[in-house]
Amino acid sequence: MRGVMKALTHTQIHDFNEKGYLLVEDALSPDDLNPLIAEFEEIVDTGASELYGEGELDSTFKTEGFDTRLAKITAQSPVVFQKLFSGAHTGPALFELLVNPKLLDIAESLVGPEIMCHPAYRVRPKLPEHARTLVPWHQDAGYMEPDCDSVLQLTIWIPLIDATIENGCLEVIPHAHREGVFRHRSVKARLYLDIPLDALPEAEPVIIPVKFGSVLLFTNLTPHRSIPNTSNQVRWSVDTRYQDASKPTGYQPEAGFLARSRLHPEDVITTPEAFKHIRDTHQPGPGPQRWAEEEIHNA
Ligand SMILES: O=C(O)CCC(=O)C(=O)O
Repeated sequence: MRGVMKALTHTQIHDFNEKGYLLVEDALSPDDLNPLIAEFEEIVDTGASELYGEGELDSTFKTEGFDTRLAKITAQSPVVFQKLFSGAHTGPALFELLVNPKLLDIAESLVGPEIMCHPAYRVRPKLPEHARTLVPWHQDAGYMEPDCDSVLQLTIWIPLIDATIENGCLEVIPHAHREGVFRHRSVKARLYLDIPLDALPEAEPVIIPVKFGSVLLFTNLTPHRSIPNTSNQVRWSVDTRYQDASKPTGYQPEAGFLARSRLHPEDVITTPEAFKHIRDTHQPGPGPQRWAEEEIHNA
């Protein structure tokens, strides 16, 4: 049996525990990420051809690159964006990234050897000046049931192009992950929960550009947001969450799966087909109703 895998150094683990986030540079190689980019490019290409055929687009925008094409398409039709955004996509290359041993080794350093891939992974083609993909201040715990507030749910945030200040990388509040869950607002007609300014911790936020191949780690209690995308690029990223498999995930609408286990190796999901089956056949439970809905005018 192999020994305990520690992909992160003691200093990195200390830093993560102190600040509530950690940038891990060059954690992945182009070979780890390019298959997923190709998978997305194919969906974008097929979608563009179909929409063009149906007269919904005035071009297929074939000459645009991975970092601009979906923005051009979505300006005329939301259909392709909707196929890819959030947890809708269940393709094989996405599965291979979720269970990439380099990511699971990082996760193992922080959550231990029994690793659940949390149900709420997200694909985010963040478009220029686009409210649907502009995520305000929150802690991921705000979206989960309170029974997992004390469980470390590790987010690994993975850009598929360089994430920059211009194209809307993330901003985090350091050291605030030890202060529990802040008040979040749930406002009708708004897409995301947010921590109102008067409930935000005082510490100075830090904006964190992340290069292609690097990843950003943070906890479910780390306040973070994504800043506006003022570029003409699509800031593609995937965020995936890992936790101790014996603890509650606090999230029933979608299905997670066992990604690594020494205690129950027979239950580990090892094929893209099994992953897709789990996602497709899941009977969604109710979403957490943690915050009473507020009416807010002009806020
Ligand atoms: O990628 C983004 O823009 C937002 C990510 C985020 O809020 C998260 O991963 O919890």
